[in-house]
Amino acid sequence: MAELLLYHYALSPFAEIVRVALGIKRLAWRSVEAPMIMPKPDLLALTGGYRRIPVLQVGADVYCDTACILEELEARHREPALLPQGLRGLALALQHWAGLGLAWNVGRFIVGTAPEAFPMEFHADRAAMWAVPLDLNRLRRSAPRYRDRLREQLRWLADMLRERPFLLGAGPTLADAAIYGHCWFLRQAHARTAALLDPQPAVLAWMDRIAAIGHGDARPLASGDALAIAAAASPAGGQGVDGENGLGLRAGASIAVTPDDYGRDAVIGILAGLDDRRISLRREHPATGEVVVHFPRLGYAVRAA
Ligand SMILES: N[C@@H](CCC(=O)N[C@@H](CS)C(=O)NCC(=O)O)C(=O)O
Repeated sequence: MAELLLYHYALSPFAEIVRVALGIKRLAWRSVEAPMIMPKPDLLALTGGYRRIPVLQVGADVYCDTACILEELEARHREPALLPQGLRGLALALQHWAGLGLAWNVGRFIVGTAPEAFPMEFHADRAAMWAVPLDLNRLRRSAPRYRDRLREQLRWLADMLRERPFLLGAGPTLADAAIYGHCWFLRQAHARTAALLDPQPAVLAWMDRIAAIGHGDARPLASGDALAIAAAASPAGGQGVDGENGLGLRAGASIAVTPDDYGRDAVIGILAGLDDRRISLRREHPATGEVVVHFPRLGYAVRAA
């Protein structure tokens, strides 16, 4: 079976979500270190322009965004389940909140509270990605607003953990991984941001339980070797094109897929799969040959190209 190749970097909260999911499932995987800022030539050769982390490669199939990656891991390795029966909807809805509301508040709080934890090149790269001026004082001024919002959201978590060891019950689910990644970022980034967790001992104890699960069995792989694996493989392909799709697209159409929030770089290719959950496109690059790149529908805009 083709290996799981994860493109990530150490301090990425979204990557931590996938690393924890790999730990829950006790999987072996290859760790492909990606740069934290642009340029990212090997990653972009693979994805066709999508710059965000994490990305999962399996042979010549490329899964972008934690939502798509976790769905694929669950489909390939069912047990232990990240989405147990009866908890699927709750876990996915919580993941959706974590990736938007929680992630945004944590990110803003961290860069405004401890800007010195990141090099200036990082701030410049992210300002360009968000298409905003580089202004550390503005980030500093807004931090207290995000601190207040986070204090409230951490209370939600403490309440969920009042009678259970994990957010949805006795064992960890996708909701735990998806929320933990952002709490872990708070703890990891700086002592001043970690201190926000101190008033919530139940949340800290839950974090310790998740940290103890680990990240599965990771072995490093150079990005050039990962691209060679794509070149030697054939994509498993898309999931078929639902003819009733609301985009009015047919298989074989030339399309562009773009994140609808930030890092809005378009990936252009030929429509290979489309349903309510996922959109897949086929493309080629000299370094990888033909690949199929998969995105979740939620959070991505699609247009004819
Ligand atoms: N919705 C995406 C968000 C991913 C994301 O924002 N990742 C951050 C790193 S934690 C990122 O890629 N930042 C820009 C970069 O690394 O170039 C997901 O769930 O994977």
